[in-house]
Amino acid sequence: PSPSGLPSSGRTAEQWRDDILDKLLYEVGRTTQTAAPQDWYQATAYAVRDQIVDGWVGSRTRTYDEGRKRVYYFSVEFLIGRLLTDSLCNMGATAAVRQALNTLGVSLDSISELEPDAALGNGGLGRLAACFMESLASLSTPAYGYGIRYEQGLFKQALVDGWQRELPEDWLSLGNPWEFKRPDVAYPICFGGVVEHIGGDGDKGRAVWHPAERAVAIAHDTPVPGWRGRHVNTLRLWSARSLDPMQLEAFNRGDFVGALADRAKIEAISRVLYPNDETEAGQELRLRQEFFFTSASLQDLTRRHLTQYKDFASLPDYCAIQLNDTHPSIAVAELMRLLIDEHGMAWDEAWSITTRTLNYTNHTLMPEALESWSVELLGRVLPRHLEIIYQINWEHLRRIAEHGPTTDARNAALSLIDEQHGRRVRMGHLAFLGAHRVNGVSALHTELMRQTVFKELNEVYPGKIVNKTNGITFRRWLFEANPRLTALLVETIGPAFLDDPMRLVEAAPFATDPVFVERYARCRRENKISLGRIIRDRCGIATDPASLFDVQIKRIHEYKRQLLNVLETVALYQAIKDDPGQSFAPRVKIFAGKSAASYVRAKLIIKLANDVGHRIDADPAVRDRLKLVFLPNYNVSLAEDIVPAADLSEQISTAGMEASGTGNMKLGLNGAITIGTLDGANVEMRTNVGEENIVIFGLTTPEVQAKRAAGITGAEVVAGSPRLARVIEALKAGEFSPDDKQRFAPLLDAILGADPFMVCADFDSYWEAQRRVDALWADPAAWWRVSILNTAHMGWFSSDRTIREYCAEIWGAPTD
Ligand code: 26R
Repeated sequence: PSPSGLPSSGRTAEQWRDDILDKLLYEVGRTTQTAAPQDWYQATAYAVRDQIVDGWVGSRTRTYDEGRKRVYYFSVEFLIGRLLTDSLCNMGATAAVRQALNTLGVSLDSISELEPDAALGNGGLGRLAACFMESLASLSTPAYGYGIRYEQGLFKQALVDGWQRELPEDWLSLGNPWEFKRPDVAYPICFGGVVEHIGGDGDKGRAVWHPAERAVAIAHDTPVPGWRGRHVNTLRLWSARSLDPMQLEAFNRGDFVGALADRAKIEAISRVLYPNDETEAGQELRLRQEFFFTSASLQDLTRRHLTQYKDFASLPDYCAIQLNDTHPSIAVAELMRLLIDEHGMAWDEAWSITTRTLNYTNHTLMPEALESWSVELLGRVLPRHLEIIYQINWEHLRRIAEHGPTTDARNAALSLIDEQHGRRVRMGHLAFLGAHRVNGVSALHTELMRQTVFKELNEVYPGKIVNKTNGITFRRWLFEANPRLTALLVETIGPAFLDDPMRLVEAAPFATDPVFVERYARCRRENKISLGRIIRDRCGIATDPASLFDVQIKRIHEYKRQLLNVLETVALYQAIKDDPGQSFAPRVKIFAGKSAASYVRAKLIIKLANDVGHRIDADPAVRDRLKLVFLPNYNVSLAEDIVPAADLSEQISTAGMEASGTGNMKLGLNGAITIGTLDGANVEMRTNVGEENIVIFGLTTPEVQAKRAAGITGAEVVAGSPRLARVIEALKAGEFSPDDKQRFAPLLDAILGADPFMVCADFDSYWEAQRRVDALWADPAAWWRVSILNTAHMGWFSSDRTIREYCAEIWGAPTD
């Protein structure tokens, strides 16, 4: 093993040095004398890319020659982060490249930092897609990720006086050395117009679509190397271009200005990622984005299949498509259209092929995040698809009627069309009907899918809904993010866990070994010092690595309950001031996360956290015992800095609302102890680490449902909780916002009223759980034992396990 504990590739530092110098001169056009750090980054990336490309070509050839089934992951988001460190790690080249650069007077760490984050996603769903791509490659499963090449990723978050400001994320402004543009891989994407029916077969017959608008989708490929570089897959992202100017002119007969306006409208499709998390945007541009990448991807894969296998009948044998949430669910209608209208297939055969090829993952049950499109908009943008959806619905409801008596209410619940809200197409229902398997992302979430949104559909199609609990790639979230701990583990239990994460359990016996404990604690301490530097640079606050680093990092949302955490911080502040003699663990509460730009209450929670943090920091009696820092612009790279330094992981969503969570797994893997509710994958984490190694509190899902039904207000709860009452009083009195005493009234009104997220109802239980954390912290041997056992028992949460399950039980695709 190399000094980092990771395996090394065959290439020597001398070879890398030559490669990098070659790239610097011939790709970047600079010499060692004129090269800026950015040029060194580019040259290194190109040199690494060359090594990946060899494996890429080999992988494609093998897939073709051996007739291996391909997996297609359709996702409107891929939150991949930086690629240089990831590629080096998987190619086993980190040490050699570091050494090569050193001989040139360049630091690998500082040039790595220059790579912008590819933030082509909002949060959990997008990051899951990135972890899955990495695991698919690591398991040698032939796979393509299909998505959109947004020119602008998720906005950059700035904090101005504690308020979130959104700035554009121009991640491509300095070029992207990882991608290959494929101008020859281009497909027409049509919108609007009218439909002409030809031939017989009634409503199931073939049609010709005369669109009003045409865009062109152009492929951009990024190779995705797996662990040890054995297999390389493709992330194919589409960018939108209008037809070339010559054709455009012919199209528009001299209307030059109009032609340019049309062109701008089309090129807007791949301009920017929608930042809406959990709220349905309902924008026409969003629908165009969804159809754009779905249609391009289906045209691409059907062409690939036809070229190799000559016949569509075998499509389900060689292709498995996964729809990442409903965003690409128009695929159901588009695949039907391609098979029937473009390839002349009969409806019933097309439906059989479609429903054996597509699968659908649901990632949220929140009503406001369940996509639906108005019939009016869908009919205007995609007239042929609306017809096909109507026909699918007709066949669906007819089949149900044939299977015995039914009621109007049941039919209304089963229908693809929601008639309650002005006729809308339920995209979740469409995806469900078009899919071979429908899956949830944790055991609890999957069960709730069966009981709630898909209750009636599940009765008609029992067994169609299956569970696939999420996972994370250990390559990025342990080996790269935490090289210190990785090296210690390799030294202690040997390198086998690098290839088989379940073997991390071999570290469990060391949880009580004083020498190991000391070294494990030292890794954490060093990681905390590194994070402390970042906190100092970005927030101007000094932190002590001896204090407990208490971390809540994720999108800001009411259901995730950052507010509960801030309220507990206020209570702790008050308790310390009341009685300085009490022995609370010294804490640094670390928050990071973005709010959707239009989510007013979430933005107010950010402001509250900042105001509370400043107030505490201004108080010399408390600031050495308690701190609250809000790190701006949370993204994948910042997560890689925070996760290895966390002692405590806050996973405190209202039970029943977090589909899975994946940050919980990243933090647990790096040894943070979880304080959490029985929600999402926390449930499986408890099973894996054992009840005694996780701090669970709060209402369970059935208890939340019962409380909600009982209609108890937050104010009633506060009346019975003196501690919470004092916190509310302080906020009401404007103690944390003397410049605007009413500032936080909207937050208080929400929790004192119906309190839909049970912030008040769970407060006392949360406070008590935090005191259990304090008690554990006070006993270092116990603390480190629990921490180490978290690392040791997190193997099951590898996304390799998740992907193996998808391959075996959903896709019928090979691994290895
Ligand atoms: C419709 C629309 C605007 C929209 C809604 C919601 C767009 C994007 C989202 C994001 C949701 C679906 C999301 O990210 N869900 C998260 O998926 C993770 C991966 O499965 C889970 O771990 C996490 O619990 C869940 O919130």
